[in-house]
Amino acid sequence: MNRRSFLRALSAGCAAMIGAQLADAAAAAQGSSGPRGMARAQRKIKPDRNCALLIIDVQNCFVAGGTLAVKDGEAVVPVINRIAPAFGNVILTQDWHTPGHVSFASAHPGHKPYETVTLPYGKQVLWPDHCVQGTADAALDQDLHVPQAALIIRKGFHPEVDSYSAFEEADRKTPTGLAGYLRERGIERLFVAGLATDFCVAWTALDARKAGFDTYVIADACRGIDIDGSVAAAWAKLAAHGVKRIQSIDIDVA
Ligand code: VGL
Ligand code: ZN
Repeated sequence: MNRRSFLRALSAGCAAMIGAQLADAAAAAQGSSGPRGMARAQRKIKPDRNCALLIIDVQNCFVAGGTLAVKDGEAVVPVINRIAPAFGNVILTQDWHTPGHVSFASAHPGHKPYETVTLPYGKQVLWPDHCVQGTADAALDQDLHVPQAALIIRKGFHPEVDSYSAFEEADRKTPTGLAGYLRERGIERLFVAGLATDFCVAWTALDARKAGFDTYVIADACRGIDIDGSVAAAWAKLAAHGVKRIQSIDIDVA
């Protein structure tokens, strides 16, 4: 690492990663990679003030007993609870639909859940009625423990427009305001977790990249719906757009 990239890295944050790169450079200079265990431990990501954890839609609706339960969805809760204390910046999202929302199959006579229709803004998968504003189904999972979360972004609250992404509604025109919030707070690196991998997590992570954030998806802190291979397709698209896939173990929780 030369001096310029060192300075750039310093200003970009995540001190532990810089430490690991320095350790690697030092080891390379000595012609040795050092004790293996130590090198691995040092490579963990230590979130700093430029990092934020974005917890997507961990709501009753998407876990066992919910109206759009994701297989094993509740398994993300203990993983998120374990890593969240490592983050000073935590943001939650809630899928927050009006009754009779345009994304509900029940609003399209003759159509069933998981079919696709074409709306003015493009293709829309139709879902069972879910996450209706103010219902217990739309509440955050009560086992989720993130008292330091500073912001809850609600999305999908316009009756005629869906929003998988926490950044931008499905019309691809209406911003939620999240990018502005993050920029104003000096956040540069985002770690995304929650439900569902192939819809709200993937769309959020792709938009985060598009908005210029260094973006990570924590794979074991997510679960997918998986319609016709949509989870594999989502991972491929995320990789192609420069979103990094990590595991919760890669984060230094200390
Ligand atoms: C979601 C389908 C419909 C999600 C939300 O949170 O991934 N999926 N609404
Ligand atoms: Zn929804």
